[in-house]
Amino acid sequence: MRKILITGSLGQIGTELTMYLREQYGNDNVIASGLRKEGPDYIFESGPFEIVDILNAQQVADACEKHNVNTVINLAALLSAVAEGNPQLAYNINMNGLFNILEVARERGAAVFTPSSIAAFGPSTPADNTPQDTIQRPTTIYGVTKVGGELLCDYYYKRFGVDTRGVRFPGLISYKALPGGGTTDYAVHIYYEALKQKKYASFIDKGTQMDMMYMPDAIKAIHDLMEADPSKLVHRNAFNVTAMSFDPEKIAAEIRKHIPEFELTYDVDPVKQAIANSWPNSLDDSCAKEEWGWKPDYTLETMTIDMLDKLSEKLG
Ligand code: NAD
Ligand code: AKB
Repeated sequence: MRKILITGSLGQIGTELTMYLREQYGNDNVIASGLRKEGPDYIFESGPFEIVDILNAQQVADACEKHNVNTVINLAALLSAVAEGNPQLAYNINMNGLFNILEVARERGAAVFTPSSIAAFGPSTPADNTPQDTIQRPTTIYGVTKVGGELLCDYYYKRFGVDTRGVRFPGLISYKALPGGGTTDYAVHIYYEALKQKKYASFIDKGTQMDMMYMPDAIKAIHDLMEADPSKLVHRNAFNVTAMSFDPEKIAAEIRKHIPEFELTYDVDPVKQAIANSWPNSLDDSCAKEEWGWKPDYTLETMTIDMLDKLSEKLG
């Protein structure tokens, strides 16, 4: 039976992943953790929670020992826009924090899942239908830590036999928790503002294509890859996965099918736009399909129906 520690569990992915995994493996077998005990009550009420700063290797080791953990899902990180504002801290958390997790996993014989990102690619990567194995020369500190993390995880697998796995997530869209400071966050904010104000000023420019995915598919990807037959995995860190690719005009057009008066304007943020320009337009996720059966359920159309429905309930 798995005993799972989730680091950074109070963020955009963690708040949903924790509850999903508690349903799958039992509440007591999924230990949520974070820097502070501040977040939705359902996380603290439904199962164990520990304070874990991944920069504190002893705290990671103690939480794993206390709960007899055999799987760590490392979600603690700084995302692209926030990372660009504090590259030193981003390097420390995203690289040294991951190193602490891998060392504890090596000592305990635990498995590790760490998400990478489309940010692991850069301007010299083929932008359309970006292959699984290709040039990775990112120009952001976030991207540097994502490539570095992929390599470190592969190293721990090959050198020490640690069962490391990961996916390169595109921008994730969800309604439960707000995103934590990324470049793709506009694609979440646009739904909130469409419902609240019927207008939105996008910080990403017209024509900027990026891969995206609805959160239920992201949760499914983590679970399915974690449980995939290791003998079928040619790749490990990290698999291209995607569900859709669009620019602001395309998502606005989809929203207008439900809110016809919705207005999209632009207030482009030069830092975020430069990051977006360095990322692929669309990923080729055929290796994930072949090696562990990856298949997303949501399209832009079905995600938009669900997002507007769930968000209007939430916003009242
Ligand atoms: P998030 O910013 O919403 O959550 C990250 C959490 O980590 C936060 O709760 C934060 O408090 C915590 N944290 C920061 N420093 C920490 C530390 N030193 N110790 C412990 N916790 C710490 O991020 P997310 O969107 O949930 O992303 C999780 C992972 O998925 C990250 O590795 C991210 O790069 C990756 N990812 C996310 C997306 C996305 O669109 N959300 C896309 C690609 C990859
Ligand atoms: C970000 O924009 O930083 C994230 C990501 C794609 O990694 N959403």
